[in-house]
Amino acid sequence: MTFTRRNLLATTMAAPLALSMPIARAQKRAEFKLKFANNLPDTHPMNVRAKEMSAAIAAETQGRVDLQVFPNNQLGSDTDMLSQVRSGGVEFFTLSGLILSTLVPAAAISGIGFAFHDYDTVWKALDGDLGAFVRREIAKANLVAMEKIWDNGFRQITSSNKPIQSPDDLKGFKIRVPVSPLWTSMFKAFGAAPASINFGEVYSALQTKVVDGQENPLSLVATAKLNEVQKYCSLTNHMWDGFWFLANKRAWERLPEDIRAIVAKHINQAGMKERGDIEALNATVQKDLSGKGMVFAQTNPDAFRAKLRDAGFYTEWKNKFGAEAWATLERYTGKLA
Ligand code: X2X
Repeated sequence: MTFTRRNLLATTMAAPLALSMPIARAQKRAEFKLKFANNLPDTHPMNVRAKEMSAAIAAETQGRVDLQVFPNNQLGSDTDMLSQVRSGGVEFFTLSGLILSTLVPAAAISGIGFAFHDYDTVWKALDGDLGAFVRREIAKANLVAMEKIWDNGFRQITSSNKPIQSPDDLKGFKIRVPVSPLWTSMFKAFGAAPASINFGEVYSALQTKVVDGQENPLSLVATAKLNEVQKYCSLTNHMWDGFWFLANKRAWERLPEDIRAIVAKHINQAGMKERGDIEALNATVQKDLSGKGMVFAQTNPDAFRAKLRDAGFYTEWKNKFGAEAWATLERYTGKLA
């Protein structure tokens, strides 16, 4: 074969076309288009792992499943997204158990103040009987919770106007809390003035001083850049919080069983990796935030816990959850009330 100018041109021009063909075909072939919506920044480990997970699912199903990720409240607030996952407007949504408790009251149980001291206990409980109990309750609301809960983290209190060092500093403090009865009850027990605001509006609520503070894990303070509108951070570790990976039940059951198994496997694997990412971030993020001017304070958890106990917080919530659920929690955490 001789390379005339003509056939050389033909080969070089054909190459990019040939390369792009399989991709175009894979997109056309996707039989199952699934939307996953969440409230976290694009750079948060949840979304980094979710995008990897989506690629792994496409690869293993040979393009039959196209799972699209919508981060950062692109599809609305938590309240909106919860309606969407219930109606089937989105197939997947990650939500804190405490916010989910507006629909499934028992799902708040993992967020009881100062219940967990370390991650070891958190994962034993949530991957064990406590998590199984909550997932059964979620199923009763026609939602499917994947097996592995994703990590949000241990929550810390930030403020624009003063450091919170003791429970007394919380008296009358205007603090944003997520939309959830347990959160409101807990900060009322501290004597604070909690305001329920969806996460999508937190940055601007802090910026415009609608509230003076908020509480979230450091990984989220950093990725949502809340340090730009908050000066102080008190390391209270006042509760652990995680995201149930929820599926619309009808959409989930419509998937063929083999596809469902592949999707579930990758979601749970991505969740496990995300847990590791948050733990690794915890080790470095405080230093980064200090470098950007955030002022940190240590606190004495016993003083905060005593305040909750004296306000009747534990007794009230034990009665709400019921003796059996409470006993399941205490099997992991030790005696709380
Ligand atoms: O709304 C919050 O503060 C957040 C992002 O941590 C939750 O989703 C509970």
